[in-house]
Amino acid sequence: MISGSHSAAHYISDDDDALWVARRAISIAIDTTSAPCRNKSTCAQGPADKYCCQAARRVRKFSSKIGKICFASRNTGKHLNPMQLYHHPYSLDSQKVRIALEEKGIDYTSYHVNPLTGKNMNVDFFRKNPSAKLPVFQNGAHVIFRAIDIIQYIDRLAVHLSGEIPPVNTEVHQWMQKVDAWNPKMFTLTHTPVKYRTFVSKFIRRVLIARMAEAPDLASMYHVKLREAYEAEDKAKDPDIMKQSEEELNKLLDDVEAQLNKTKYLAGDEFTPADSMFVPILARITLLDLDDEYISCRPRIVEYYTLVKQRPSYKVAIGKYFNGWKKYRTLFKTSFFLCVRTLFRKY
Ligand SMILES: N[C@@H](CCC(=O)N[C@@H](CS)C(=O)NCC(=O)O)C(=O)O
Repeated sequence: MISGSHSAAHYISDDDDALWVARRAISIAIDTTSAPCRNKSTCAQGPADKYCCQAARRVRKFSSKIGKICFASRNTGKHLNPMQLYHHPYSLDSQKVRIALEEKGIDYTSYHVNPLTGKNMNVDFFRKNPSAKLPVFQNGAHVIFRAIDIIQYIDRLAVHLSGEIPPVNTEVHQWMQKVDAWNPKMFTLTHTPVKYRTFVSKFIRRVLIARMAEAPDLASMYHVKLREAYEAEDKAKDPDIMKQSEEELNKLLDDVEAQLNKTKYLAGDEFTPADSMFVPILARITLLDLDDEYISCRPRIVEYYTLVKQRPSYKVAIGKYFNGWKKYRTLFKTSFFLCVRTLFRKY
């Protein structure tokens, strides 16, 4: 939730959220204190007394329950927050949303779902989202799947909470659409060494087959993912696909370079959701060791990249996992998991 306006966020959420229950309990407790006592025989104060002993007991009971809920929430952070993000540091689209959430100071419960180890195929997550794609954002009963839609929702939420209506910025919207149009999947696959790509792809296919057996009612959906995995592998071998994704990226970067000659950030002199969408693309280029080819030759982007890397949102969503040696720690953790699982045939 927005820092300093903790309660405001809860009005946007749904009736089933625990905060609402806690507030309801408080309001019932307050109502009860002002109700006259019905227990005439045992109340020492008599029926006319407004704050009778029985009502006071009820308030104490409610307060202790609310206290326990709040305590649990402070300890685990998972009880009261109606906003949840299912994401992973490896997922470029998740990074976009994480930056946007950090920029707006919105608090949420974070669930890591590693797509490289097939966690996105786990039955519980798959039932929630049969495309198995990340990120998924949930606010109460409201579930949103695409990064661009989540970011626009977060933006509306922040506006609602701040109470200020900013002018409509079509530039931001246009840049968001433009950045969203570039699909990083084939670029990443075609720039990943074949032996790693094949290893991960084989592992994911085995996970899919194992999950199919675990949840036969979802078998047709898992089949779609299996077909997708085979198709992606075939496409990654096609040089035309590689060329096309590179051309599209170069075109996007040229447009960004031209824009940054005029403004500090993508849609003006302020960091906007358009930047939240774009920055992870630069981080992906760095992760694939392709800075020389795509970034260094564009001086405005180099400056911009240096600037955005200083932002706390970048550090939280990307830097923490991929800056310098941290990249090796992050990659090692996943490789270790994959090797052990493969060794013991645990999918
Ligand atoms: N259009 C979706 C794309 C999401 C997407 O492709 N996510 C990737 C990670 S960046 C993913 O979850 N891939 C796993 C899979 O497809 O099984 C969005 O904008 O969120």
